[in-house]
Amino acid sequence: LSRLIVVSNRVADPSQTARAGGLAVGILDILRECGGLWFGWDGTTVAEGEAAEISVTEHDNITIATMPLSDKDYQDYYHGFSNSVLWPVFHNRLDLATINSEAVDGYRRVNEGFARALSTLIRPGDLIWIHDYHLIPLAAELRELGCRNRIGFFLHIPFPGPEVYVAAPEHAWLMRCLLAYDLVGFQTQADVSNFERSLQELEAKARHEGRYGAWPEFSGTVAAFPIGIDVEAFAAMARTEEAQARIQRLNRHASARIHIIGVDRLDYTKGLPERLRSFRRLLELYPENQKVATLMQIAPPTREDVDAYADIRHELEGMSGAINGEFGDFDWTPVRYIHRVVPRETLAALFRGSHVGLVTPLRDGMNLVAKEYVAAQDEANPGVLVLSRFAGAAEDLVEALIVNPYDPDEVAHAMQQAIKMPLAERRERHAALLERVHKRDVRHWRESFLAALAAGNATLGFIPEVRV
Ligand code: GDG
Repeated sequence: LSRLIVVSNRVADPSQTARAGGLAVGILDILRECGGLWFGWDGTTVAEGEAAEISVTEHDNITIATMPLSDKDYQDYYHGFSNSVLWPVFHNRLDLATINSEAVDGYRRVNEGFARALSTLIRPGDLIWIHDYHLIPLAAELRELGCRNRIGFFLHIPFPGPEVYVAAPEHAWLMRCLLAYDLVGFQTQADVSNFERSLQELEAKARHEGRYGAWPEFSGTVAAFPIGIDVEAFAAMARTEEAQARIQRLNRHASARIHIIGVDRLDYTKGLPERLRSFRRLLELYPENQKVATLMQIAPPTREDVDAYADIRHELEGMSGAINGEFGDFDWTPVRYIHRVVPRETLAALFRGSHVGLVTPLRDGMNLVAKEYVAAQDEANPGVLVLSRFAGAAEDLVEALIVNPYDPDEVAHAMQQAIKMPLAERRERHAALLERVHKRDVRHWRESFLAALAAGNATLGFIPEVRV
C-alpha cells in the first residue's frame, strides 16, 4: 500500500482523538491503518520576518508536520482570501465577499510556501490527498517543484455554477490549478455539474479570445464522494447511560414537551435568522405549540474576526430575545440559544431527546449534523429530520422533510408535520434514512476517494504555465 499524505489547513492532534470531530477521526483512522503523514498549519502565527519553521512529530505510524503562518499570511490567506472571498462566493453570498488583491497574493504565497515545505517530505509513490478551499493551488505548486505523485483534491464546500464562480477573483487561475489534480472530488452530483459547466464556460471564453492553445488539457477525474459520519460511534454515544440521564434531565427541567434542535457553527450560510423566523411562524400559525415547543439552537462561535460573523451574532441574539420576550412565559422559554461549544456526547444525547432535527442551511456542502441527528435516534421512537434542499445532504436523504429555508411558512408547516407525524411514518422514514447514512458513511467516503485516487491511470498531472 502506498503511504498516504493528507494536507488540510488545520491538522488534528492524534493524541486528542476523543475530542476531535468525526472527520478528523476518520482521517486519523486511515492514517493509522496505512501509515502516513498529515501536513498543515499549526494554528499559530509568528511575527513578520520571523522564521516559520516546520515541526515534525511522530505518533505511532502517523507523522504530523505543521508550520505557523506569519501574521500577514494569516490575514491575507486565511482570514482574507479563504474566508472572506472563497467561502462566501462558493456559498453564493457575493454580497459578503471582500475582494482585495493583497489577499489573493497572500493565498498564492502561503500555498507556494506550503508546497516548498511539503515537497521535502514527499517520497515517490506517496498518494497525496489535499482538502478544501484553502489549498486549491497546492498541487499546481507541487508540480512546479517537480512532484509527479498522484494528487487528489476534495472540496468540502459547494462548487458554484459559472454565473457565480466567475465572481471569484482569479477564477481562471483557480480553475487551472484544479486541473493540476489527478482527482477532483466534490460532495454532490450538483457540484460536479457546476464545476463542469464552469470549466466549459472558461474553455469557451479562452477559445473565443484565441487563448485556447494555452488552456490545459485535463487528464484527471472528477466525481462526487459524499462525505459521511462514523454512524456506529455516534449512535453508541447517544445510547450510553449518561446520555439517557441527560435526556431525562432535559425532559424534567424543561416545561416544554416538544424539543426542536438545531446545531450549527454560527455561520451566515447556516440560515439561522431564517430558522428563527420559521420557528416564530410555527408559534403563530399553530398556536397550540405555544408553551409546548422549544427550539434549542446550539451555535458555537467561529471566525469571529470576520465582520459578517459578528453581524450574524448580533442579529441572532436580537431575534431570540425578541421571540422570547413576545411569546415566552414564566415557565416557558421558546428559544434556548447557546453560543458555546457543547461536548459531542451532550450533542448526541440532545439529538436523541429531540422530536425534530432542524437542519436548514441556505447553502451547505454536505452537512454532517443531518446525518448525526439520524444516527442518534431511537429506532423504536425516532424524531423527524427537517432538511434544507440546499444542503448537499438533501441529494441523498430524500426521506427527510425537504424544505426551502428561505420560506418561513413552508418550514413552519414542515415542523408542524414533523410534530404531528404518526409513529409508523416516523419509523419508516427513519429506517430509510438510517440505511442511507450507513451506506455512505465516513469509511465509504475515504475508501472510495482513495481507491479512485490510487486507481486512475493518468500518471502526470498538468503543470499550469500561463495565467489566463
Ligand atoms: C464543512 C462544510 C461539510 C457543531 N457544533 C458543535 C459541534 N459541531 C459539529 C457537528 C458536526 C460538525 O461540527 C459540523 O459539520 P457540518 O458538516 O455540519 O458543517 P461545517 O462545519 O460547515 O463543515 C459542510 C463538512 O465540512 C464536512 O465535509 O459537511 O458542508 O461546510 O460534526 O456535530 N461539535 C461539538 N460541539 C458543538 O458545539 N462537539
